[in-house]
Amino acid sequence: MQGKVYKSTGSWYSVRAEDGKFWNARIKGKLKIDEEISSTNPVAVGDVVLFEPEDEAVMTAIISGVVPRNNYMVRVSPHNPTQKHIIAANVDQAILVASIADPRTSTGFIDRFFVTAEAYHIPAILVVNKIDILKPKNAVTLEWWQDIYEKAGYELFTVVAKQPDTLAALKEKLNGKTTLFSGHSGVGKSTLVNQLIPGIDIKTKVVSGWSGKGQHTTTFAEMFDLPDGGCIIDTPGVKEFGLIDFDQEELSQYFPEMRSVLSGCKFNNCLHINEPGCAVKQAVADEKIPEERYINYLSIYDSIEKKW
Ligand SMILES: Nc1nc2c(ncn2[C@@H]2O[C@H](COP(=O)(O)OP(=O)(O)O)[C@@H](O)[C@H]2O)c(=O)[nH]1
Ligand SMILES: [Mg+2]
Ligand SMILES: [Zn+2]
Repeated sequence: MQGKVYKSTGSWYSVRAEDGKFWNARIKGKLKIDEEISSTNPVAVGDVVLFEPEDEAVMTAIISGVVPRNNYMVRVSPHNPTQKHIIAANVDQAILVASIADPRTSTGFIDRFFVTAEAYHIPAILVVNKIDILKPKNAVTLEWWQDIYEKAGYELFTVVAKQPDTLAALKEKLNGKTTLFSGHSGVGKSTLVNQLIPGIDIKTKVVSGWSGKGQHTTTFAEMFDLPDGGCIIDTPGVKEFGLIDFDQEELSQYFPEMRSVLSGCKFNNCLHINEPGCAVKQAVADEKIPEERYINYLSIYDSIEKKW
């Protein structure tokens, strides 16, 4: 039988068969998988898998293979920095949910996410949540983000997760697509998913009164069907978005606004750092490429050198 992985809890997978029934499946023995990507998780949410029922009375099954993926999104494994962790497979687009304050999201974090999405050919979108609690200086930051990411060629949506009237444009964007939701813990991913899918009730972060400490509630990625077609994949919060498998030479390809001027560099192996006749540095000087993006380019460039 064939089905789609809706949830993974480490060793068990919730697999939706073509008839809509859910099976509790696990891997036993050798998994048939085409790609040799060494990852900490062989099967990810969004994967289409082949499985055999084990005990129909309790709906358990054994996964025997993974159908080749259209794409997947990865990050460095939180447990092993030399390994990949597949966040989700077969997605149409990836949304980074960010808040400017409470918690703060940095452009460095956003750009690492966008670079990864570019490298894996997944269209990325920025959703800025919690705009109901912007202080004046946060509003300045929002305008600045709008400027940066418009120049870089990314769509940006501003929302208040709990106010349905702020979600119309985003809903339109999600319609009929499989969308990965990622971002720091506490930015409102689960609140958004709850709002977009009437009837579900994913736990959101409750701030406990006496200690003020928040609880992490989403521990595993999980896919949900949208009422009008399409799916959302809610993921646990990420602290850091570690890049994997990159060469310094290819990094500028993953900044769309750099990609479009690269051919103007004097040297075709230009790294856009100290070389003369660099079209990227010229575009930064001319403010066609936002300086912040270039600074983040340099910072990601340095982190690649250290790791590999
Ligand atoms: N003020 C405000 N609070 C929000 C908004 N969206 C979510 N929250 C709150 O932020 C906290 C974290 O939300 P949650 O959905 O669990 O975040 P997640 O960790 O990204 O899934 C909860 O207390 C939510 O009620 C919003 O748009 N505005
Ligand atoms: Mg959550
Ligand atoms: Zn250059």
